[in-house]
Amino acid sequence: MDTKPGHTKCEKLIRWVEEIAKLTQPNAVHWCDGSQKEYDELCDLMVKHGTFIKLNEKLRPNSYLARSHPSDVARVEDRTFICSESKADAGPTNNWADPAQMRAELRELFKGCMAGRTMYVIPFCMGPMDSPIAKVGIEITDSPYVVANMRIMTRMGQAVLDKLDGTGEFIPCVHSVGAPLKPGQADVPWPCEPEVPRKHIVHFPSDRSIWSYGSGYGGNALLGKKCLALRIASIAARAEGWMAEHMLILCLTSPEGKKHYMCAAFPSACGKTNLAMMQPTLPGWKLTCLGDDIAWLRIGRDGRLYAMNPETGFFGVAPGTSEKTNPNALATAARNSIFTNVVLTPENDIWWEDMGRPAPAKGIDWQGQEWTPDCGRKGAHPNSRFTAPASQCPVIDPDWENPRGVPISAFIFGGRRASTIPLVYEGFSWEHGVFMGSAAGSETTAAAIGLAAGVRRDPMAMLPFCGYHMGDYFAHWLSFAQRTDRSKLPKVFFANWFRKSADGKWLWPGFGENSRVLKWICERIDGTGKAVKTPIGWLPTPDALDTNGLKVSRPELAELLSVDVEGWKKEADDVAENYAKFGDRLPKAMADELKALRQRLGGS
Ligand code: SAT
Ligand code: MN
Repeated sequence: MDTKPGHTKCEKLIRWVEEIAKLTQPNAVHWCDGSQKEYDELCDLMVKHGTFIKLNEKLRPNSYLARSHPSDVARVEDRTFICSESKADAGPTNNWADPAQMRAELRELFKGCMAGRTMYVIPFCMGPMDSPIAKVGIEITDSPYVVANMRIMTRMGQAVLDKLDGTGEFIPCVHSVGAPLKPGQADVPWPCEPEVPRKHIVHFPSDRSIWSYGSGYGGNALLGKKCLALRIASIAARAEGWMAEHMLILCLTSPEGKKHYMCAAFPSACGKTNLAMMQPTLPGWKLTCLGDDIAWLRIGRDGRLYAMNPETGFFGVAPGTSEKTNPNALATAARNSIFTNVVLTPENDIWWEDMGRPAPAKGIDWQGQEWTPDCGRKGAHPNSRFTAPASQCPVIDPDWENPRGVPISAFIFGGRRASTIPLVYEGFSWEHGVFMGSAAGSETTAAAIGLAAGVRRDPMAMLPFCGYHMGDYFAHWLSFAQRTDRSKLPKVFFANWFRKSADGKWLWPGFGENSRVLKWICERIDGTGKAVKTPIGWLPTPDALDTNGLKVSRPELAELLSVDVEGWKKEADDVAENYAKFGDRLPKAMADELKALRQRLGGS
């Protein structure tokens, strides 16, 4: 067995890697240096084994297509666990399992699970290496697909080992596809454990370790992302006085050159990537992107909240991404990218539904079967993805790797809601803003397997990603009004691009036109935006939104900006029902906000 311990002096790391190798019994151990040469060799190896298909070098340089096992296409929330010492600390929104029992269960699952495979050791850093809140992780995996994706999504390789030598601190992440090979057994293109009850995505808050078994899919397997940068980081952030949030980061620059940085939280597959790199339709306004999924925020010396993106790539939903909806994402994924579960065209390029390009006359669908546009099946899986380097985004912000982050002026919460929730409104105070985030609901999407259709409450879009009791999480949010001068905190807004008319048509065009909403938000920050006080918050007055050139009729706009009092009373009831789960860990300020909302709506 090749156990060359990379180039690290960290004894703790070397011993841990040896221990995992002893448990999982791989054929070989490969310490990743993060080099282009290593990446290219791994991709070649995956092409040889059928995991990757090399795309047309002229049309899509240095890019690959992967097709997953049909069972392994999204996150598995009901197989995701928070194993805190006490069940109460995981809270009612997480699956809890006893840590000692879970460790024993994992020990059995991982025993010999890498047989016949290479074990890769991936040193990675979430956040710019010199950021005060950057976190080093080591992911051990038997999936070269994970290694290739992690190289796009994180800062990865030797430089991280050098940083580790200084501190000896790292977050241990163990991943296996859970498909050991018997001697002589042929491999399959996408090995995984197809039996759902054997899949495990497990977090141990006590030692901040992560164990993932049985899935090769993004959020289940790229452990730097949801597992480390959200679930474990949310726990660390609470203990250390910062925030780890499921938020994009963008900068909007006015025609006069004034910059406003904002963070926005929407559930998975609600258009965060589209908003993060949107092309404003408003003349003179410029948008630059700092991140599309995760923001880590801390209070800077001046008392303001500074956000940085811990990742270096985008893992975006492919279907619906088009020249019209998100040209910058298409440009970002034009080369050096990995595509998972999309259509392969006869030219060896990729295609997906609503790409805004004609469908190929025939192609190979995400399941590897011949496909034609009229065959009655979708060619790309609804949760198919592209993995693309952030540095290739045409509108990447010059400060996206600034270790101090950027000062945030606004938080925008949102969800996918056909009714009730207006296009945009603003909270009355920090506490009301936290309430708005805590009450967010969204219609479910394809980003997770097995969710019932309908609206689910998804506080701050963190429901699947908060690593501890959600009531304590609200309290942590509230605490920022004491940690700094509250006038320095971001203003809080709520947006809904997904409102439909009674006859089921979208009321708002979305995409680049969302710049009109962002412009109003900038004006509210600057104190010039016009607004009317309503029971739910400040809404734009009918003339407050810049509607120049907008093809939305006056009555439609009025509907988008109206408060449906009866609908909101039901909304408040549903929020109350959700709040009841949190018991005495629901901060009083949140119960007070709900009560105040009900009173303003004219209820009891
Ligand atoms: O969890 S993933 O990173 O695969 C995608 C998402 O749900 O946001
Ligand atoms: Mn996400």
